[in-house]
Amino acid sequence: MSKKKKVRVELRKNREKPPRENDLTRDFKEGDGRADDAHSGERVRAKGNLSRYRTVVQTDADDGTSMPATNAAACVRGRVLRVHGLASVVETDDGRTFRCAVRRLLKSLATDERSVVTTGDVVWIRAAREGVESDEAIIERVEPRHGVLTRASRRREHVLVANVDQLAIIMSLVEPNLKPHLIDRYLAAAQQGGLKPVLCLNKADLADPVELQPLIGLYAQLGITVILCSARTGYGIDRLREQLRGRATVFSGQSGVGKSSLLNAVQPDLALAVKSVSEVNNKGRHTTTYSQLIKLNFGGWVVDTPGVRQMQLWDARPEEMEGYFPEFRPFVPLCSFPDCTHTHEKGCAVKDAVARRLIASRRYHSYLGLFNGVEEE
Ligand SMILES: Nc1nc2c(ncn2[C@@H]2O[C@H](COP(=O)(O)OP(=O)(O)OP(=O)(O)O)[C@@H](O)[C@H]2O)c(=O)[nH]1
Ligand SMILES: [Mg+2]
Ligand SMILES: [Zn+2]
Repeated sequence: MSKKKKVRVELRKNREKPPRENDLTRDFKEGDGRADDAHSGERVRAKGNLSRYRTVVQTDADDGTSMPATNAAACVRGRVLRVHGLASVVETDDGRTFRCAVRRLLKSLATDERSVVTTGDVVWIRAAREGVESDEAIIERVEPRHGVLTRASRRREHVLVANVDQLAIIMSLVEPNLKPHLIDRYLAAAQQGGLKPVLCLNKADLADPVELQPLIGLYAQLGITVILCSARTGYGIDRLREQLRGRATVFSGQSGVGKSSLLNAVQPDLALAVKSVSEVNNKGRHTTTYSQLIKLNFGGWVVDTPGVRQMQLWDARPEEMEGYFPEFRPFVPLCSFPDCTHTHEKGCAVKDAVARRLIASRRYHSYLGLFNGVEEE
């Protein structure tokens, strides 16, 4: 059930100078006798702090997010395809696209402006100027999100994508080398955000598949779909396409692993920009620079995203980390201390299971990294 409540919000200052200053100067020049009034300034100044608050009616959604109530009749529903700085490109349900600014009030309500609106959001938009035909609009309301990929970025929450079903974790076997701990961080982020993970090991043409069997076996045992693939040779692409069909999927991984290349292989007419051979040694550069929501012609949606260097979980306490390692579960109740953190304690059944190779030591090290909050390279 959603209920309405009134809240007072502080509005951000949007103008440094008091309005109408220019008009006054003009009046003065025109010498209409009001110049003396202008000196006192009182009459024309902005009202100062008193005007910086406004009471708004909010709807409290089930998941605790709060958004201002809007006049639904004046709005149309759409989906955010991409965000460029302050402007978001929204496609409405009837197929029109608009460039949208975000209503100031929404920003005032949000704790972090960066994630007020993100790729994949379902929004309600209103024409920027009433009755004027234009492709500019204002985002009035953001629907509560489900299925999110979130990370911490400079100690703030960064919602990379909203309203997707699954996370395709894209790793390359070489160039750049596989980072197993990054897989485990992504798996934790998927669980945290309510996404089904699919692990794609790309550039299979450059690696020996036999050497990969232990890694593939480990994740398969954890119940995760693993796809060995190559955007270059087309190996595994049919399987990947079947995973994407009819679902909304975000592609994420380091820069250069082949996210855009795989999407081009799945549907060639997407023609997404990929790193050219001459740029391959230029490591600092991301080829994809913004996230975008793309409709697939065989059914489903994908979000291609820029590469990430690290996946730092947002808002996850150390004691929650064991929950992201399902293979620990049978051992946790056997630890000597009920609040065992599985790090330094005596009589820890998890550590014992690692020693007996019932838990992969790689996974245990990923756990330690997450528990201690350190970024591994
Ligand atoms: N050998 C080989 N090269 C590949 C494969 N897939 C992609 N590449 C190459 O890897 C480079 C990077 O590919 P992109 O698709 O641009 O990588 P990306 O993950 O989208 O990178 P960002 O957009 O920067 O995050 C390009 O030169 C591709 O040609 C593959 O399966 N095998
Ligand atoms: Mg790319
Ligand atoms: Zn323990």
